[in-house]
Amino acid sequence: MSRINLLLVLLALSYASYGTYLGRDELVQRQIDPGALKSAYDYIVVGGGQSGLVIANRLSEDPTKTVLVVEYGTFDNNPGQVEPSSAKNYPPMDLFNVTSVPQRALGNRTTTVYAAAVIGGGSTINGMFFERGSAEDYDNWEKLGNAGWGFSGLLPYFKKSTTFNTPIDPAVVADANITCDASVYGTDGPIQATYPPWVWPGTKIQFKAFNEVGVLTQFEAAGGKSYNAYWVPSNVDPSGRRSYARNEYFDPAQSRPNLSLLVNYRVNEVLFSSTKHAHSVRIQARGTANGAPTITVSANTEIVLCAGWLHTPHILQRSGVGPKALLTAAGIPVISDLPGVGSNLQDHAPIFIQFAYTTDVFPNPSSLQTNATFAAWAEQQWTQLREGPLSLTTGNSVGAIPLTTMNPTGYQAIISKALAQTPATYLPKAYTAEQLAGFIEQRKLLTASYGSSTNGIFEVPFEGSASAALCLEKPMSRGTVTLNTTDRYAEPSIDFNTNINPVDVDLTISAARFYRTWMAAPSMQQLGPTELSPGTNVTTDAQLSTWVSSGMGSSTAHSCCTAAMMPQNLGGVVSPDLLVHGVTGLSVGDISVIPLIPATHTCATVYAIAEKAADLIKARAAHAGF
Ligand SMILES: Cc1cc2nc3c(=O)[nH]c(=O)nc-3n(C[C@H](O)[C@H](O)[C@H](O)COP(=O)(O)OP(=O)(O)OC[C@H]3O[C@@H](n4cnc5c(N)ncnc54)[C@H](O)[C@@H]3O)c2cc1C
Ligand SMILES: *[C@@H]1O[C@H](CO)[C@@H](O)[C@H](O)[C@H]1NC(C)=O
Ligand SMILES: *[C@@H]1O[C@H](CO)[C@@H](O)[C@H](O)[C@H]1NC(C)=O
Ligand SMILES: *[C@@H]1O[C@H](CO)[C@@H](O)[C@H](O)[C@H]1NC(C)=O
Ligand SMILES: *[C@@H]1O[C@H](CO)[C@@H](O)[C@H](O)[C@H]1NC(C)=O
Ligand SMILES: *[C@@H]1O[C@H](CO)[C@@H](O)[C@H](O)[C@H]1NC(C)=O
Ligand SMILES: *[C@@H]1O[C@H](CO)[C@@H](O)[C@H](O)[C@H]1NC(C)=O
Ligand SMILES: CC(=O)N[C@H]1CO[C@H](CO)[C@@H](O)[C@@H]1O
Repeated sequence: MSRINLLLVLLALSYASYGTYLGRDELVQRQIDPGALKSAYDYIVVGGGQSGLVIANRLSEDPTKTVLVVEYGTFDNNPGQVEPSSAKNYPPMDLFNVTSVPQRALGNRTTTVYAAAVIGGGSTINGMFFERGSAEDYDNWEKLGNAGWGFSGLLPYFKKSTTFNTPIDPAVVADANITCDASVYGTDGPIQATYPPWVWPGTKIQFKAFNEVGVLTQFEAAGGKSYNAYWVPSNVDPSGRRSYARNEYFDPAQSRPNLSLLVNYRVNEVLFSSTKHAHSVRIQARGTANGAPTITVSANTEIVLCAGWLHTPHILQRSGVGPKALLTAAGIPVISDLPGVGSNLQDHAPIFIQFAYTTDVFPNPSSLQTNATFAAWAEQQWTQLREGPLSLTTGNSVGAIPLTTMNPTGYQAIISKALAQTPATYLPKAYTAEQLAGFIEQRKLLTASYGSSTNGIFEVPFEGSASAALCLEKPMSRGTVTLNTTDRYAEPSIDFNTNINPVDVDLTISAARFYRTWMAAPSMQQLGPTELSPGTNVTTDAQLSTWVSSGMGSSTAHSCCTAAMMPQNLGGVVSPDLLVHGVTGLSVGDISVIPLIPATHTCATVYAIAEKAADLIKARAAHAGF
């Protein structure tokens, strides 16, 4: 054995001892052949993305039940996709190729849309930034008519879906004073979370500067206190690999004979009986033309839509569940007139604010680009030990800043302005009286959040860099996903309506000004911050508003809320048991059901929703005696 080979073996051994977590290294790929499809299954899960794989796993735990998952995408077996470097690298083949319609409040620019098209969905391609919202975020869902969906109702499902692992480098944790409260996580949940073994030194200075401008450090954020400035783990296993729906929920279940996964098939429609019972789905091979052969598969018990924020409403609309006028225009017979299907679209709109640190500490995130010696060291740390800066995914700290902190003298005026608006002025034209009533309920809760010191209104991710994407966590504007009436299988038209409501612009201006305040904090001065964009000459509301309109995006890939869980008389689509209003046998288990977007990255919340969905589905089947 040559010396080099021996070295590799030794390194491999040190891996094995370092990674006490074994058995997930091999990605499994098991799918069924379309020819092997049975005519009926107990459950059909539409979409094998993040939520779909969770629900399929839980439903197939019962060996007396058969489960079919139909997924439009396929497996991504690229080994790089489980490495941390994939966090900022979205492979085009794993996403739908869609953009928004021109955004009127953004100078008619079209904006980027994120919708996964791969086994594991968003969890396969996301940034692995693994946080939960604050208790208020979920308590607001409960206040919209959804008993059991407040933070205390969801906490058991946050726990059930996760395990927190002691970080492998205690020195990093101690040095940065990262608090890890394992008790708010589960002990045997599938998704692994931990802190990678690296923190950029500037992060500590940024925390201190936040403290100086009134943003205190929140030490137990995951327990419902995700506001102010706090540490966020990554969803990586103890060997630093992506921990996601595919390897943690599907792989352990894939050998169950009663779980079948069909890939590269699109669900066209859900089919209903004369009594409006959803009894089967019509599916078609990916890449075949409109009118090509389809296959119909029946569900004995329930059909669960998990096709994501974009395609769950799309499938519903195609199936005759949606706004009557739209369906009629498309020539689709109306099964349930639900105007809320495809509306209430929300996301965290980002705007990039750019500073430079003229006297930055060493090392800092840009050292990887500017210092070849450091970059080589980082590469060596990673390849030999799986440590160092390349173990990071998308950073591990964030500010979720209350408006009362960002704009203590102006927040009341913003609340008053929001409450004085005639809401229909800024809502999509098709809004019905019920939807309007629902929005007014949402507005009450949103304005209460604007006045709350325990809920973030703007997100400021930070990890030692001088610049940040400021993200609007609690928008007033509402977007739409609308069926193409001449080609129902074409991608729907997506209108985020970003910043259509001027209150959202006011909030963004407050955030930009507060970022400047943060940069002016005493501790920050050792880094020598200088503003590059929008620039120190951009100061008035009008100037900042121009900057917002020319620079803001629509999405941070947290799109949601397009089949909202709310009562039908408030424009809702599903009830608190996730069943679609007006029909039977059909539920939604993905991110579409969120009524109000929480002030957090959405992945952990989607796991909790899907775990709770599975429990609800099992419970009603047991009750019905299936
Ligand atoms: C690029 C990106 C980065 C992100 N970064 C983070 C992050 O760092 N932290 C975080 O917390 N969150 C992040 N998110 C958000 C998070 O991952 C998503 O909110 C979450 O995965 C949504 O889960 P879902 O089950 O609702 O939908 P998805 O996981 O998108 O699943 C929907 C599935 O349905 C399939 N499908 C669609 N139409 C059909 C059809 N007609 N028939 C059959 N199948 C169909 C799709 O192919 C897809 O697999 C990110 C998301 C993306 C896309
Ligand atoms: C999106 O485009 C890429 C090519 O850039 C392609 O590989 C992929 O299949 C497309 N995605 C879908 C869902 O069609
Ligand atoms: C955006 O487009 C609309 C409709 O085409 C038009 O009325 C409006 O003037 C445009 N706005 C800008 C800033 O170009
Ligand atoms: C470190 O964290 C603890 C909470 O676990 C907190 O009480 C303490 O003040 C923190 N120390 C510093 C220096 O921030
Ligand atoms: C570049 O990185 C090396 C290795 O970490 C370090 O010793 C050196 O001081 C760095 N150079 C600069 C200019 O920061
Ligand atoms: C609807 O689909 C057709 C055919 O694919 C396409 O030509 C048209 O532009 C689409 N319309 C909209 C509004 O996207
Ligand atoms: C600010 O200054 C820059 C560069 O000098 C200039 O391009 C820009 O137009 C100015 N903006 C305003 C609002 O004055
Ligand atoms: C209904 C069905 O096919 N059930 C099978 C599910 O898988 C178990 C083994 O895990 C079989 O015993 C069941 O017959």
